[in-house]
Amino acid sequence: MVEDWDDFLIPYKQAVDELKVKLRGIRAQFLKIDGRSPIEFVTGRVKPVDSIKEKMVRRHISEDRLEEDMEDIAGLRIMCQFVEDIYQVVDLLRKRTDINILEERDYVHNKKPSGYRSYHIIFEYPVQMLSGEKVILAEIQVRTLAMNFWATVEHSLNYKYQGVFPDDLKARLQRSAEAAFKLDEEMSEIRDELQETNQKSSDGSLRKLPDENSHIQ
Ligand code: 0O2
Ligand code: 0O2
Repeated sequence: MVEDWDDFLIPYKQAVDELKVKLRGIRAQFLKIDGRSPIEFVTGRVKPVDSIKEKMVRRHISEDRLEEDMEDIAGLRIMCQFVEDIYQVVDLLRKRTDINILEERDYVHNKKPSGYRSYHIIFEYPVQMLSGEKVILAEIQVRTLAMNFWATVEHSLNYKYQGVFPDDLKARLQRSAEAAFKLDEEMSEIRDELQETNQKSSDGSLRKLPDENSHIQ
C-alpha cells in the first residue's frame, strides 16, 4: 500500500530530473560537435497522482504492484525534427549503460488504432537514495514534432470529451494523424533533396541553386 504519495514519488521525480539533464546534455553535445542535433527538445513529468489512480483502475493494477506494473510514472519525451532522427536517438539510448531497456514499442511504423505514432522505450533506472540504490521503471517516448502536435491535441480532446468520439470524428482524427505523418515524410524528402543539391554543388557539377524567380526582370 502507498502510505504517502509524496514519499512514494520521490525516486520518480529524481529520475525525471536526472534524465532531463542527461538527455538535454546529448543535444548540447551534438550542437557543439555537429551544429545539428537529432534531439530538438526534451520534456519530462512525474505522472500526477490522479492519473496514476485512474490508470490503476483502467489497467487493473493494485497499489502493491504499482512499482512493477506501471511503467510510466516517470515519463520523458524526446522530440525530433525527422522520423530518421527517432531511430538515431533510439540507437543512442540502446548504447547507454545507465539505463536497462526492458521493452521497445515501435508505434512509429505500427501506429495505434487511434492513429497515434511514437517510439516507446521502457527501462529500469537506478536512483541513489539515502537508503541506498532504488531501481525504478521509467518510459521515454521519442517522436517527431508533427507526431507530438497530433498527440498533444488528441490527448486534450480525449481528456475533455472522455474519449467518447462519434465514429466520424474518430475517422477524422485518424486522417489528421496520417496528414501529420505525410508532413514528416515530405520534410524528410525535402531535406534529402537539399542534401543532394548541396552535394552536387560541392562536387562542382552544379554551381548554382536553380532560382525559381530568375524569369522575373
Ligand atoms: P529553452 O531551450 O531555453 O526553452 P525545466 O526542467 O524547468 O527546464 P520543465 O519544467 O521540465 O523544464 O518543463 P517541460 O515542459 O518539461 O520542458 C520545457 C522545455 O521544453 C523547455 O526548454 C521548453 O522550451 C521546451 N519546449 C516545450 N515545448 C516546446 C516546443 O513546442 N518547441 C520547442 N522547441 N521547445 C519546447 P528549456 O530546457 O527550458 O530550454
Ligand atoms: P499520459 O501520461 O496521460 O500520456 P495504455 O496506457 O493502456 O493506453 P500501455 O500499453 O500501457 O497503454 O502503453 P502504451 O500504449 O505503449 O503507452 C501509453 C502512453 O502512450 C499513454 O500514456 C500516452 O502517453 C501515449 N499514447 C498511447 N496511445 C495514445 C493515443 O492514442 N493518443 C495519445 N495522445 N497518446 C497515446 P497514458 O497512460 O495515456 O498517460
